[in-house]
Amino acid sequence: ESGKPDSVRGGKNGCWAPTTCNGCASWCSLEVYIQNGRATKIRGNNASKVNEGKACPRSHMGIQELYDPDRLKQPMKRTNPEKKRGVDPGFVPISWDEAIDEITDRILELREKDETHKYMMVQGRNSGLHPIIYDRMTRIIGSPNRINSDGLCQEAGKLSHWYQCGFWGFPQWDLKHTRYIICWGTDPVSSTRQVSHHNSSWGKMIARAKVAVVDPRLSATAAKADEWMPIKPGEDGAVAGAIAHVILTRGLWSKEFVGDFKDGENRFKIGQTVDEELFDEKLTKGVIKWWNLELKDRTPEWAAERAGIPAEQIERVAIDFGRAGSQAISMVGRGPVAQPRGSYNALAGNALVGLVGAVGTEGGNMSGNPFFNEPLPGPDDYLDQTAKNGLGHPTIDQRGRLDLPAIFQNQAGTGMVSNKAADGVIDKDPNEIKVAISYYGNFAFSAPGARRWEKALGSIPFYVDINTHPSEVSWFADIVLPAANGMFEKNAPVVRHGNRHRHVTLHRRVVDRLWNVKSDETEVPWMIAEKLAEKGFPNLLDHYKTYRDPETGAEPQNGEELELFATKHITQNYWNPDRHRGGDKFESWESFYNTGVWNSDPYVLKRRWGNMPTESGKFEFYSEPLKRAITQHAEKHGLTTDQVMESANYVARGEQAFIPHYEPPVIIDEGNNDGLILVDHKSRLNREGRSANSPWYYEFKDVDPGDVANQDVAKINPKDARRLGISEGDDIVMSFKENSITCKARLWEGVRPGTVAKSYGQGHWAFGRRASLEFGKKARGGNNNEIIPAEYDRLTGTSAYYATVRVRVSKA
Ligand code: MGD
Ligand code: MGD
Ligand code: MO
Repeated sequence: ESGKPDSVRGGKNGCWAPTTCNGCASWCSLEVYIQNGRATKIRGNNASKVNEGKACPRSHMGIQELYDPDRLKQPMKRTNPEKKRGVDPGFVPISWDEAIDEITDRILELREKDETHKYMMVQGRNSGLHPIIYDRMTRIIGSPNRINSDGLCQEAGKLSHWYQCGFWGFPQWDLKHTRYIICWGTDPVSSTRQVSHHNSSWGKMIARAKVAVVDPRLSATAAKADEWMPIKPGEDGAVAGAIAHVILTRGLWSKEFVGDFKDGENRFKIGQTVDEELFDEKLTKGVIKWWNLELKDRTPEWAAERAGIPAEQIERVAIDFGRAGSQAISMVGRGPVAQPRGSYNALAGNALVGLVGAVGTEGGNMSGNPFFNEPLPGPDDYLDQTAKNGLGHPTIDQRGRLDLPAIFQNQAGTGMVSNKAADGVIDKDPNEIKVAISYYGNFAFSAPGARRWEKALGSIPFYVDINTHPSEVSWFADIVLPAANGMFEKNAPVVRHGNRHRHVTLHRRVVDRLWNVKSDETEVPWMIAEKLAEKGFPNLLDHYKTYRDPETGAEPQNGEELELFATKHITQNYWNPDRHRGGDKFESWESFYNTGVWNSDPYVLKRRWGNMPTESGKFEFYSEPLKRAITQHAEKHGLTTDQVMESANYVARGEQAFIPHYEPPVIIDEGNNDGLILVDHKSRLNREGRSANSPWYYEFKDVDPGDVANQDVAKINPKDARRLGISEGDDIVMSFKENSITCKARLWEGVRPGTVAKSYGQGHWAFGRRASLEFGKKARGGNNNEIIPAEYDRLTGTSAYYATVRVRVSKA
């Protein structure tokens, strides 16, 4: 294969070759041992300054995923028109050419009828090559319906970084120099990005620093922490507010970053407002407004009553955190933010970083380092009138409606409401979807209210899924296309940061493909483009032909070259010495490809002090841009911002909407008051939803505190178990409305009374012979997403998982 040195094959004695893990969004740079073209072992890539030669347990499971005998091995076509769970689709093998022929017929039919907006692209995971299929193909066909998994993840967290610090994305943390970490609904030694780096640094770090974990469940991180704060689900905003209150009343805020009272006298006194004139604010904006509108009454006692954790503990954590000053980390994970009203928990948790001045500091919190990807050519010259007509339609996820402000950066109505797309399809609102293609995602398993996706996908007249495995989504497909494995069988760049560095690391084709699989983001769209051109619509192929090899100027002749040239194109500012802009310097593409990873220079400490990329150049507690985004949404609907807040289900009114503040949780219980609040969590072994056909996943499940090998358990506090008449090991049913799942009961003090904690990951009914009891019919264990209803943090469109539902729990 082009671009790949022979040494990669390994011969019979083998050799190490770099690649990148695709087990989660950490994108750790790894090495894989190759013998005779087969992968046999994994380790971290020493060349990466992000994960520094370390790998997490899940990386090893990549090999089981690659050689899973249940993988899709050739294209298949449905013969049974009935699309339903439990009903055999009757898939029969077809050739790639037949598959692509049918797909392009359907696309051209839409184009002929000027119905291109009835096409939908759904993307789960992806690589840096995703624009090729996700953006360019969809737009050149002429559809606005690009749906990805962002809205299933934690956009609400990104919103807090955007409005307070000016970047839309994930932060990084300087674990090696920190003195105090508060983990809010995140379990960094098991999940989050980068688990590999956390696993290797945590031990040394806890010898020097203190850790507080705010989580209703005793996570792996909590088990080794100094403080476990088993919070009542959804009360994070109360605790964060109280911590800020203590930091201010005790004079522990950063004078250097936030500023001080002009005369040096601390006027932050319980219940008393402060005159803005008396405070000389420096590198932050709005601290007095925040105090006056919110914090002055947020005492630890007030928070304790709501959060169900002692006031003394809140006070102690606040003081220790405040004393750590610029060497303190507030790590806000999905727990508090993937909730209805999660945006404000995110703002409250992240605001602490500004208060102690731990912004871009040694031992503190920081944004990602700059990087220099070269964007792929744009599609504008290839959009014809039909495409332009299609692109003018509203999107199927209903973003921007009154109750769904869906803010992305400064714009309402532009955020991804991934999970609403199912309702859009079912209700044909704003329009019907006639043709859909999905890849690398499994929303009928991974999205809350998962059953809606079964209904939605089952109702699309022509649906194609590009997947490595038979999956819950593929079950509903008309055509299933077998994908190359993203970790071992495809070339592509990905970008991640951590440990004060950014790396751009390559997925590489390091093994021989055993089956007739193709790369999802390049080879498949190339075949579609070629066939469309043959049938008289050349625009997509003409566009792809502009992705020339940056070394030779050659046009790609096939999908494999498209993949290689696009990878080289995007990464040329790293490997071409004439275009070098910082970080590692390589002599050539070959030397970069053989190393597998480029590292940025280390994060320049305090680089944003005084020039934060926010509107004011400061860390903003009070946000004018957020006010404008909400106002813009209100004006579009001819209403006030208060009416928007009400429709989007927040309690804030007036100016409170533009500062971090407490919002009470909204937990749906249908009057079912003696049920338990579901505390969903990831497993240390989850490669998101896709490790479930790997034997190791079950064999080692007890690496998650409270869990049991080879079982799927719900962890219940013994007090609740007694009340519900449930004993250890009982088969139990957990239900919400008409949906229920079954699993085993585990009595455990590591969950707060009133809640039930259950790991996400099992409950697959169509993901291979190990993941289900009876493939296509009967799940093994239970999928939490079947009992979590589809709720949202409406400001961003983020799906809610936590503090969302009280479920009924009973003996089976
Ligand atoms: P997966 O569920 O892992 O990811 O949700 P999704 O993006 O849907 O589905 C991946 C699919 O891609 C599988 O069908 C797999 O077989 C297939 N696949 C694997 N490798 C490849 C490949 O290389 N190419 C292609 N084409 N396909 C491949 C992720 C989403 O899940 C996210 S980001 C989060 S944060 C949420 N986490 C979460 C949770 O914590 N709890 C609960 N209850 N639900 C969750 N869902 C969300
Ligand atoms: P989660 O791992 O989903 O989020 O990583 P994180 O942002 O760390 O953890 C959610 C936590 O919230 C759980 O510990 C749960 O117990 C807790 N929780 C539940 N309810 C509440 C509440 O009301 N308040 C608080 N404070 N906590 C609560 C996500 C990141 O992880 C993402 S987005 C992806 S896509 C990657 N996926 C992934 C994976 O699939 N597996 C593993 N092992 N690691 C992964 N890393 C990445
Ligand atoms: Mo995610």
